[in-house]
Amino acid sequence: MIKLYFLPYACCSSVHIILKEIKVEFELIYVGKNANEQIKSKFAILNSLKSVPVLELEDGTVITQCIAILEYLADQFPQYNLLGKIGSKERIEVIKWLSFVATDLHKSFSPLFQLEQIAVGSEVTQQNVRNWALANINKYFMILNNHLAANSYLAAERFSIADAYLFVVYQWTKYTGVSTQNYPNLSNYIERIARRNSIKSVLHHEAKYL
Ligand SMILES: N[C@@H](CCC(=O)N[C@@H](CS)C(=O)NCC(=O)O)C(=O)O
Repeated sequence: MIKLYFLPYACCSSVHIILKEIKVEFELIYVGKNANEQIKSKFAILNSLKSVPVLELEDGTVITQCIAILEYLADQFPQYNLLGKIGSKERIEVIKWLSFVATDLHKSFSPLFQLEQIAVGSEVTQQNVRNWALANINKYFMILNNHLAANSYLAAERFSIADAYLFVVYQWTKYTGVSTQNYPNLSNYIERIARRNSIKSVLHHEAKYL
C-alpha cells in the first residue's frame, strides 16, 4: 500500500487531500515529535532533508517534494483531471500556480513559524523578518484575490492539485496571525473548496495529531 509520511496541517496535507480525491488506499505515517524512534529513523533515511511530504510506493520507490508527488499522483489517475494532459495549456497553468504556491507563497510563510530560530533573542530582527514575510504574503494574496475575481479555481475552471496546495497554505493564516480581510474573493474560494469531502476528511483526521 502507498505510504504518506506526514505532519498535521503541513504542506503534505495537500498530498493527503489528493490521495482522497483519487480514492486510492494508503497508509498515513505520522513523523512528528511524538512519533516512535524507529519511524523517525526510517523517515530520516527516506528523506535526508527530514521534511514532509514523503511518498513511498508499493514497490519501495520514494518520492519527495510536494510538486513532484502531486504531479505523480495526478498523472497516475488522469480520469480525475487534477493536472491536465501533457502539452495542454491547462497543465501549464496548473504547474504555474503550483510553483507560485510552493516557491513564492509557502516559502514566505516559512519564516513566520521560525522567527525565534532565525533571530535568537532579538525581537527587533524578528519583527523585521515578520514584516518582510507579511509584505510578500500580502502581495501574493492580492494576486490570488484578483485572479479569483474572474475564476472559480486557480486553473482550468476546475479543482486541481494547485488548489489543494493553496488551500493548505491558506490555513496557516490562522496560526500566524495573517489577516485575510482584504481578500474576499480568496476567502470565498477557500470556503467553497473546504466543502469538498476530501478536504473535510483530511482536516478532521489530521486534527487528531495536532
Ligand atoms: N520544498 C519542500 C518543502 C517541504 C516543507 O517545507 N515541509 C515542511 C512542512 S510544510 C517541513 O517538513 N518542515 C519540517 C522540517 O523541515 O523539519 C517540498 O515541497 O516538499
